[in-house]
Amino acid sequence: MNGLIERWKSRLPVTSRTPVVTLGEGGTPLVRADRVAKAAGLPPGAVFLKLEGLNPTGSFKDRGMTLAVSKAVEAGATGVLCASTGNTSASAAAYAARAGLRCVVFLPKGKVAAGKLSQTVMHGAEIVEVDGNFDQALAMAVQAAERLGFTLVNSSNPLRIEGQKTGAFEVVETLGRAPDHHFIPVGNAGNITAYWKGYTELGHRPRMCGWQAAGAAPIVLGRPVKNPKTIATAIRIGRPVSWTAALAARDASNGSIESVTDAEILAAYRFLAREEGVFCEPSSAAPVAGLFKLAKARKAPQGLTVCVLTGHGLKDPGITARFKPRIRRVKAGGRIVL
Ligand code: AN7
Repeated sequence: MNGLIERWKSRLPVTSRTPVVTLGEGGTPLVRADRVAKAAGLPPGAVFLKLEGLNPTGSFKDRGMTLAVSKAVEAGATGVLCASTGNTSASAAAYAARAGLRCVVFLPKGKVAAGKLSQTVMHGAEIVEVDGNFDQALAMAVQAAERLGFTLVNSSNPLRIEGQKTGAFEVVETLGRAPDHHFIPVGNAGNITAYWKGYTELGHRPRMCGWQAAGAAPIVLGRPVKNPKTIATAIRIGRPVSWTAALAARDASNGSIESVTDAEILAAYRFLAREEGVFCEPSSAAPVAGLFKLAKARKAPQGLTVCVLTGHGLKDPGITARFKPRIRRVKAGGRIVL
């Protein structure tokens, strides 16, 4: 089974001796989204969605994790460790299981979506529930990794960024060019940093447009947020690890980092599911919410826009309880008029 290390090895820090730990990650679909484009007042073919929820554990984290875990094995590590809003822990747990490493995860109590938690449990990670938020969990994880001599696989690990930059390689390969605008959710800001690295390594400079949740928008506000709040729990982060790198990407690309409200996120989340047949988790809908917000202000981006949908909708089944379906009930064999 070939994953992204095999595909992009000449551009990644690996050698023929690196023991590759892969689940076949990468190579995700880039689909045209003409209904999104139309709703934003843009022509057909103006908007594409990169479906990162189709990675092995259902999020983009697998791109960085295949490399971080492979290199941890190469370095003789006995375990990996992370703090997580859920997707990093699910991915770390899966790749560690495959590599036969211990995996310890620090999770913010009550704020990890059910799908992510079930993956983390089933892959056998050792879970520490922190009565606090992600930022506090990360501070504890950093210390614990040092004490145990485990490899920290949060995006402060540069190998995570290296692996995730392959998303940009794939976008350019599929389109035959770089987009004019790259829209992406921002939590710890690792992924916007990684895509920018990938594009620039190929000599491209799309405008990098990051989207935070309004209740967890430290980069937009220019200061850390002590108690971040948003229904998009994946990006419920008040002190992003890659803050400086994200600002550099924004400024060097003439891009922007802005925020969208939970209501805007949920509207885009529903639109993608109903109108495009694409089910992503709420955080992943943030860039599409951003596109709609700009369109409303008559500032829709001209040219080609790629939105990265970072995680699968099945990650967070709890959120769908907010959308009341109309269900008609009937006895087996009974008459139903439709
Ligand atoms: C679906 O799993 O931080 O800006 O601990 O799961 O690179 O942090 C997840 C982040 C976007 C934000 N979309 O990416 C974690 C974690 C989804 C995510 C982000 C996350 P970064």
